[in-house]
Amino acid sequence: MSTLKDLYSAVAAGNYKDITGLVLKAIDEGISLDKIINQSLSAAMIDVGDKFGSGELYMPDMLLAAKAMKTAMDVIKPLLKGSEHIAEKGTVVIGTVKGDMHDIGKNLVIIMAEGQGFKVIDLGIDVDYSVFVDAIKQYKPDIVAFSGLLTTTLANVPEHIKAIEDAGLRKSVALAVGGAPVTQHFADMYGIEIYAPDASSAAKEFVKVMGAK
Ligand code: B1M
Repeated sequence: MSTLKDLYSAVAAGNYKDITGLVLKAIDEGISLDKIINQSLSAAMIDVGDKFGSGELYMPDMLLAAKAMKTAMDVIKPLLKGSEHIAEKGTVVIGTVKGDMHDIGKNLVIIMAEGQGFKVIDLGIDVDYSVFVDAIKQYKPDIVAFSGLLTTTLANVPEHIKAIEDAGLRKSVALAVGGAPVTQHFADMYGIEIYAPDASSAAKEFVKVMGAK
């Protein structure tokens, strides 16, 4: 589909001004939101990351691509939210781990989880250990999810877990983790109940965990 290709190119080039029109065109052509997100938007972000990694693109290019992605998601988000009549399935507290500023993937997980009927408390980026602990006390969530994109700051995940354990709150929540460098093995190493490679499987795993409660 050429609109999917155009969208991919626009995100990869950080051409955020054309994005809204292209997303609306794709929707008009009957292309599923899933295809728009996975085949165009996310795929383009991965391409930008690879080119940044190899020195072909620079930080401003990544920022522009991120802005284009956000512009697209602003159009898509209300359409993904699903029916307001869905019964609330549970509460999720989510944040990007301490030291990490990436939030596009986390925001997609939020959209998908809300679409499945979860109430989601977004703690934002670079979230301190104590902020997760305070949010668990305040919102009494069923699930606490960590998003991590940097290999370096993934080392903070066990510290997050330790803070939750030290506050005596570990048994009250199921933990979840995801992000490009995260694996099932990583989750298993720290006794994290849920690992999800992408946003839609994260929402599905949240539903599964609630079913098992
Ligand atoms: Co950064 N960055 N970045 N970056 N960035 C990466 C991650 C990188 C892989 C690029 C590269 O070098 N190839 C690399 C990390 C290398 C590593 O550690 N493995 C990197 C680097 C090095 C950096 C800086 C250190 C660069 C620098 O300053 N020298 C710096 C770090 C700043 C910091 O965080 N302290 C930095 C900064 C930035 C920007 C600010 C410019 C921007 C972020 C903007 C923003 O988020 N608002 C940015 C971007 C855009 C990227 C890339 C290009 C794209 C990330 C993205 O949004 N992907 C990225 C390259 C890449 O990932 N290949 C890169 C699209 C998004 C939909 O996918 O986030 O993976 P993702 O989320 C997926 C899944 O992972 C999963 O679901 C999502 C959707 O399906 N998922 C979860 C995510 N969270 C989940 C939580 C769950 C479950 C699933 O809970 C259960």
